[in-house]
This record gives sequence, C-alpha cells and structure tokens, in this order.
Amino acid sequence: MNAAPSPIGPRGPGAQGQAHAQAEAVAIAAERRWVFVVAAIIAVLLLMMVFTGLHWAAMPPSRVETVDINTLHLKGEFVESNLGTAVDADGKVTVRLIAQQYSFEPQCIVVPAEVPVTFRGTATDAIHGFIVGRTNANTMLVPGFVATFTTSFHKTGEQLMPCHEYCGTGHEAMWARVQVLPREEFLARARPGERMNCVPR
Ligand SMILES: [Cu+2]
Repeated sequence: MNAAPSPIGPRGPGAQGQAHAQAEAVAIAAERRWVFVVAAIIAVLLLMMVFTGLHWAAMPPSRVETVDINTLHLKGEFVESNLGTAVDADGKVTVRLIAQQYSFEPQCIVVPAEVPVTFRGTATDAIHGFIVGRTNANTMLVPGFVATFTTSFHKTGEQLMPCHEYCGTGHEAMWARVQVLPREEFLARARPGERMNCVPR
C-alpha cells in the first residue's frame, strides 16, 4: 500500500522546513524579476536593430540608386567625358568616378580644401572601394549601384586613394591619387561645364 504524502514536506516539520520554503519563495521572486529585466533588454536590442535596419535602409549606406552597367560607358552620368571634378553654376563640387579591374577613372582627382565635395561613383566589373588617405572619404563601389557621399578636405596636398575591397589578382596595384588644392587655386582652375582632373598629359 502507498503511504499518503506528508503534509509537511520531505524535510520534516519545524522551523527548518519553514525557513527553506521562505528562501525558495525569495529566490523565485528574484528570478522572476530578472526574467523581466533580461526580456526588456532583449526587446530594446531587437527594436534598435529593426529601427536602424529600416531607417537607414542598410546597403548601400545612403540609399538605393541603381545604374545599368551594360550602358555605363555609352550614355548617362558615367560616360568617360563626364568623369572627374565638376563645379556647378551654384558652386557645388561633384566628383564622378568609376572603378574597374584594376584602376580608377580618373587616376588623379582634384578637389578644393574646405569646400563640401560630393563623390558619386560606381564599379564596372567587381566590388571595389576606396579610402582617401587618412580622411573619412571611404566607400564601397558595387556594380549596378551608385555610391555617393559628401565630405570636406581640411589638409591641402596629395593623398593616396587605394582600392580597399579585394577585387582580384591586380588589387594591390589599384589606386588613384587625390590632389587637395587651396580653395582659390581650385576655383581659378575651374571652368564651367568642364571636368577637371590632375592626370598628367
Ligand atoms: Cu579594386
């Protein structure tokens, strides 16, 4: 025959059993509080991921602007005669460039110091990228997408601009130069409608 379960638990009657039950109740309450704290932390992290993912639209960093790589050299913004630095009528400076295995076009880019410069670039064949010296001018160039950002250069002189995305066997030889000119010198050289570069002729 089975004995009836004891009403006072396996540890027997008395103060010891009561203290144990109290301690267990405290532990359970504390663990329950921590479940809410941890759940709240996880919820905040998930909300941050969803917000940043949707708000910044992930990749490419600025927004999605596509370009047809099959007609890149034939028509539109990235034809050879339109590459280089342009100064618009309203004084805005835009650099357009393309990356291909294993060079940048133009090979030498000229920009003014202390003036916001907008870069617009794309790649023709593989994923490339560039960084200008120790500045914050830094982007990936993905075929079919236009990468764009605006930055200012504070130091005049020449900077190296290497490709920083491994793009094939010639990757380490893929780089261009950026010449940062004093603002007045740059503007004296600029001609409306012309595309500037510093490629030696
Ligand atoms: Cu490259």
